[in-house]
Amino acid sequence: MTALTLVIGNKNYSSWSLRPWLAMKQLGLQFHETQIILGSTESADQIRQYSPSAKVPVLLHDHQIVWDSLAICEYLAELFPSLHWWPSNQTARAFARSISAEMHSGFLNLRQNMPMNCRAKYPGKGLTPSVQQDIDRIMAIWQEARQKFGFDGSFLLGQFTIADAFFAPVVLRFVTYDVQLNAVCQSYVDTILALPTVQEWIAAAKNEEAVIPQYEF
Ligand SMILES: N[C@@H](CCC(=O)N[C@@H](CS)C(=O)NCC(=O)O)C(=O)O
Repeated sequence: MTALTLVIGNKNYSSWSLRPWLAMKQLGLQFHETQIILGSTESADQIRQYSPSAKVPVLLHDHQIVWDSLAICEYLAELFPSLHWWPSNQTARAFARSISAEMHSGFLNLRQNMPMNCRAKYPGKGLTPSVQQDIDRIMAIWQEARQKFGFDGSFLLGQFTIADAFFAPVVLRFVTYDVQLNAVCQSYVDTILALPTVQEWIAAAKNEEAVIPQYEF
């Protein structure tokens, strides 16, 4: 098997990079990491050396380039079909795909007003009424997932799937901005935070020196 390389951005800020990184770590894949520090005048050109999108994450596999976090996860799910990327039950899988896609293409208010910033603590910042609407929808998704499909584990669909990788950056945002959650959602936050892989990401983020002012209050 040809080696896999994941090109990512700053662990402190790059929520999109965290998704495939976490899915790959949780499913036990060996891969190389190449990091590009975002926020400088050169970063777009540096990313273009790997991908025409000028955005991270990017997966390099043999001569194949895959960009965009969801495309990377789907590519890997095809490459390693014996691993548990999605739930095996079709109904649960359809739900998992729907909520991952909803996360991928939505929640712009949350993204803009509560940017991921692992090492910061900004309790209550960014909580506009439209952000609260995004938070309410995320809580509804998490509760429905846990109630309908979460019987065989403490992740959204029971066992860890790509859906958890897609919501992990939201978990880290909720911690940074101290978002108030109900018991079911707080318990899910605790599940994600307890993962050694997530702790590894946060520890690396805390060691980074680069600061992107637009993501700091
Ligand atoms: N939809 C894309 C979005 C990727 C994206 O916006 N990445 C940001 C970083 S988190 C980026 O590369 N920005 C370029 C820059 O800051 O120079 C994905 O899912 O991968």
